[in-house]
Amino acid sequence: MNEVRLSDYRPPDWLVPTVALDVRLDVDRTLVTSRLTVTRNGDHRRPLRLDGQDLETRRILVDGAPVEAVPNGEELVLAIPGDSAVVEIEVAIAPRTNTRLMGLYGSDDLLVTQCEAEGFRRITWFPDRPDVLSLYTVRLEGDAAQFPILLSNGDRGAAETLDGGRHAVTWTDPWPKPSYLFAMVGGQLAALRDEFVTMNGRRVELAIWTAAADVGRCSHAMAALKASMDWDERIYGREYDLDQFNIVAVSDFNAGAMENKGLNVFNSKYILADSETATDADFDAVAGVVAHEYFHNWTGNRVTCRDWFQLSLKEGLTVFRDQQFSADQGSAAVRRIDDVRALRAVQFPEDAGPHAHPIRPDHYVEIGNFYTATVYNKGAEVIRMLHTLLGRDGFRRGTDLYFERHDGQAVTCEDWVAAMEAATGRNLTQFRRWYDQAGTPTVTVHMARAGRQLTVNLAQSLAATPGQPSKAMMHMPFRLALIGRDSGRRIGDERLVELTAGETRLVFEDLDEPVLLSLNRGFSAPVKVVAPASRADLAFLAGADDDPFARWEAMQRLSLDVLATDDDPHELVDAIAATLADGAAGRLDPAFVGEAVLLPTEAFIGDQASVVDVESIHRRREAARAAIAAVLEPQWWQAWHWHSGTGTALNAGAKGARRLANVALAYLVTAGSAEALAAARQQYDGAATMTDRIGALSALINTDTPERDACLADFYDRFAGNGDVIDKWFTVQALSTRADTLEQVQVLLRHKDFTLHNPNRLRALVGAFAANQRRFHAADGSGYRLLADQLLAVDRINPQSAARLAVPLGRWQRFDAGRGALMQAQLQRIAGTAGVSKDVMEMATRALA
Ligand code: BAL
Ligand code: ZN
Repeated sequence: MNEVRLSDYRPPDWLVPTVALDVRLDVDRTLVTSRLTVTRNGDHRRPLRLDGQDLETRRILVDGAPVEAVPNGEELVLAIPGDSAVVEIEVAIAPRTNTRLMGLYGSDDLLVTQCEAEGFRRITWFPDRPDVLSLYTVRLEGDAAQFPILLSNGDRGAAETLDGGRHAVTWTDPWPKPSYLFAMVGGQLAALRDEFVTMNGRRVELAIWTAAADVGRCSHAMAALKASMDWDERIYGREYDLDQFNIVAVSDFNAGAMENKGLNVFNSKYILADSETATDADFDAVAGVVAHEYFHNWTGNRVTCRDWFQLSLKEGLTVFRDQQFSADQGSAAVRRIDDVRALRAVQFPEDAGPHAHPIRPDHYVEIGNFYTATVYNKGAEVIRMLHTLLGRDGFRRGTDLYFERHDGQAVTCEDWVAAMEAATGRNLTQFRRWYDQAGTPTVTVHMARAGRQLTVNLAQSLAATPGQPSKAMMHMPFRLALIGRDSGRRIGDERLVELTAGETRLVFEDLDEPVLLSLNRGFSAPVKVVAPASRADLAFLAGADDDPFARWEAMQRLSLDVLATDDDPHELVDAIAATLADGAAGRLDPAFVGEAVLLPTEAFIGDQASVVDVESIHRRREAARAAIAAVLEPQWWQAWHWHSGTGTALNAGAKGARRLANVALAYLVTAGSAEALAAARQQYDGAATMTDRIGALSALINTDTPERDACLADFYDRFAGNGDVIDKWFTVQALSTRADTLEQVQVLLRHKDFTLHNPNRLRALVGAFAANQRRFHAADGSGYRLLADQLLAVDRINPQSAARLAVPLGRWQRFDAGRGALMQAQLQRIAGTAGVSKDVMEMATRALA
């Protein structure tokens, strides 16, 4: 496998100031003629090297003269005698057979592109790297009936009506961009239109394009787009820079969405939403992803990455910005808890396993394998720490300087940190280690009380990760406070401590009462905290801490402590009862209560142990759930009666109420009364929202009851044909803890609606099943075999999707010897399969190393 190394980076030999594309769209054979002006970059005599993949090369001209160059695999080398030239190349490509969904491909009746990271080379020969920035003019031509709408980046220009029922449209993008931001779409689309007037009075036409039948489901996305445009002006002073902003929703898409300049392309799952088909979480995800892609216009597009090792430069920063935006839109506390939950569910395990890498990796085989939770979510935490260290105003001065210095450039993470330093005068030398070192640091806390004085010792450590046997100390902001054990109040102000050394000692004087520590408040650093605390103290903090994250964390810690034993879970039951009582008395909002009373997932419980004991974790968690359900049954009924039937409103109060009602319903069904089953059925049948309908179905899915079967069947019939909703039907079954789940998944793999060609459907069934710890990790290895079978089958269609399925098998070192051997055997089988893609090979071999 050929590795690409950061240390080998060299500026491009040739630049391409302008690109003119002429594209004749056809599902079977699209013709692409490119006209590139190329200029020699620097003093050298090297030829022009262009990247290409799956192209039929028909004609090459240099300065108008035909050239007999023959591509060498995925490279075309052209000798250019002078320092500049015009290169014209005509290729043919076959969208219909492009199942990788990179380059130009078909989705339903559309032709659509995806170019990040290296898809443009599947459209034409080009130096397909992010540090080659060009001005694009794109003429799209096609059959007017088949492709009535023709879209590309920038602003729409001349339209042509042609003979034979054909037409063409020319798009011009006035901003230089790398090839990964190129996009074009052709097909039958209808638009939801609106407009936004920028802070300097530019009138921007907004359009969200989708199938005509779905236009009515785009309003939430449109509102989110306008809110994002306004927010980026107010918070970061960033204004939109074209007269048009188009979004297209497609059913077949490898990722969530793509920030192509002026023409975002979205997985339909992150655009289409109405209360009948989308849950509250879906609505939030739509707003978050729309904001994320819009924010890329500055953090990614106007200032882009020099090379793919710098991916977190744009992704970490943009995730942080979308998290800030989402926090501003609703309950900031619940949003932060969700962010941390997601980080711990995916990124912490990644950082603790064979695929661990720094947020700026220094080598890769296939860059598609590095669109990871580490680059995105840990990258966002690193940006958040900068925000904390520099303060809101300092951070804003830093971003202003970054944009001022680097607008129109392809830059590095170092450029970003340097701008932050220059704007604020802070020395971030040690902080830079977050870009280089993989792994989740641990902060171990000890406290010693002597009379009215308290000494707190904070010790940081960072375990070895693949390729990084020893680590240096990190620079991290760590927020903490003292909570009075008698008064239940915060004592003094919160402290922001900058941990830089191995050990940091803090002394608190003049304390009048016993105190508890409220640690890593707001999750100020992406670390694990180890601090001794009794269950009684954790229960106390779960009811008294004034930082919402720390309060939720106390309940998590208490749960983990109880669930690590076979003890009677009475402390947990009491703490949940107290939280419900605070909610019922109006002292806590229902959204927070809904979060706080949820037990940690089986996977997260497993992450705390040196060896994941699948059966014990499941048994203990189910026993605790049963106890919480039975002892607090009256409280769950009260919560359900108070909060169910909230209607369709999308304000924070209504969403919180639905959340708590659904948690309550799940506990009631666990308690197992006939009334609870009837309530679930009633909620399912009368649901005004998808949140309530899927909430009822999820509550029933682990049971063996007629209600479950009836609701499941109804759900399918009710939503047949709506791909995004049918995905939920697959997922809810794949996540069931019932003993027959693996068998059911095998049946579903043969269902007429299951296809390996659609990444959403693959994730909905196979991806979800791999997240079902109890059933995926069946002791006989049948879950692993199922996953490997599907991975190998999808690898022949879409290597990028296949490679992601290797991740769960890569965790083999965390399980008992028997399971570990079975997981390794499947990885070896995958790596030993002839013709396996480099995407999958890289993931499998790294997992086995
Ligand atoms: N740039 C790939 C999709 C996203 O992160 O926005
Ligand atoms: Zn992004």
